[in-house]
Amino acid sequence: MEAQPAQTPERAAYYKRIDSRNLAPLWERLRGIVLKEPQPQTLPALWRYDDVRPMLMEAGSLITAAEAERRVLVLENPGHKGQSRVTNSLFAGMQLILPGEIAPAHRHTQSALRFVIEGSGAFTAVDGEKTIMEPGDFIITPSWTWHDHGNQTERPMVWLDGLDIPIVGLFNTTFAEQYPHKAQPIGRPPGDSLARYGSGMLPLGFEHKALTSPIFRYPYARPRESLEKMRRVEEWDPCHGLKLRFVNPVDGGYAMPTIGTFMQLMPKGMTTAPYRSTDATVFSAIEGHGRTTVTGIDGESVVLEWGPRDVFVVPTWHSHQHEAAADAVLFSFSDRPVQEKLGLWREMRGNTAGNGRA
Ligand code: 1HN
Repeated sequence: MEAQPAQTPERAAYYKRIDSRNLAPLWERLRGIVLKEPQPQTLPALWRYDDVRPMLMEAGSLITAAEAERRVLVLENPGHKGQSRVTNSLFAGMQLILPGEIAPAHRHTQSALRFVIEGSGAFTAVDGEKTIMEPGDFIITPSWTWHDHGNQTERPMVWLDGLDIPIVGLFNTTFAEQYPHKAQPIGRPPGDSLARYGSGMLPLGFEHKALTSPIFRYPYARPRESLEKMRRVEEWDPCHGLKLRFVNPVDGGYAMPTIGTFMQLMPKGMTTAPYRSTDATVFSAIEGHGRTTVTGIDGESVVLEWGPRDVFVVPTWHSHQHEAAADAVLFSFSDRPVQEKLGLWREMRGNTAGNGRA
């Protein structure tokens, strides 16, 4: 684009005058609005579980789940201080629920995912069904469904929350309600939705009107087993290793309308080829360890070293390469479904220059 128009006293006086009428000169603004390529404020960032866990447990002695409503430490991106977001479009947090606690029932238009980090056997109740949580499980709370969490086990339960809060905020479409009781009534046995919809089959005549997958819980064992079997064929994606997408069995789309969720395996010793895409991505390491080199648009690189239970973020259009020091499994999520629906999503593989589109 052309250079910034020069400032003159006449122009400055004019801008000031029209400002009082809620008018502004686009020619002064254009270069800051229509960019040649993304310039995200989001920074590459890593949260080591060994650092987060003690602080989360400290929160456990400072406030109850009931008083907090949700005892969550926000994973706040250092490029978005004070904005409660991990990327420009998504929220992430680490939630703790202690033995005997209940996080009271409520609902909101924001959709949530839970990715289970630590503990075993606590539950989240969604839409009249209790879902038991185990490490590595991906669990969904669809928009506007009642949900409460409870821990009837002996050990703390921790999970990663991912929500589309900034997306809902962009449209100013937030609604929320408290349920009149601490917990909602349960009408179906645990695992009912997985049994009905999660075996590659659907009940005859089943009609699903919601946009979210009817499966609330995707247990870790299934994608893990798939990845283990698939690796024998040695068909590696140079940028991702083996990467699977969680799907809504009703339409084959993403499991959630606003958040795409993925699980990938990279074998020990693999260094992935440089890759960038317009969907900033939150990764949660499950198995193995390694490092991810993230290179910004300015060419500056940051190395993020991760192991099990660590969370890290690759911002929009930042090239990144993973190096797996041991067989590694990563869960990840991004706003890719929204970008795809709006025709905005792009990716670039390898080192070639360009903007990903002819
Ligand atoms: C929420 O309702 C939950 O239900 C977790 O567990 C995290 C972050 C922001 C707003 C609402 C939950 C949340 C949240």
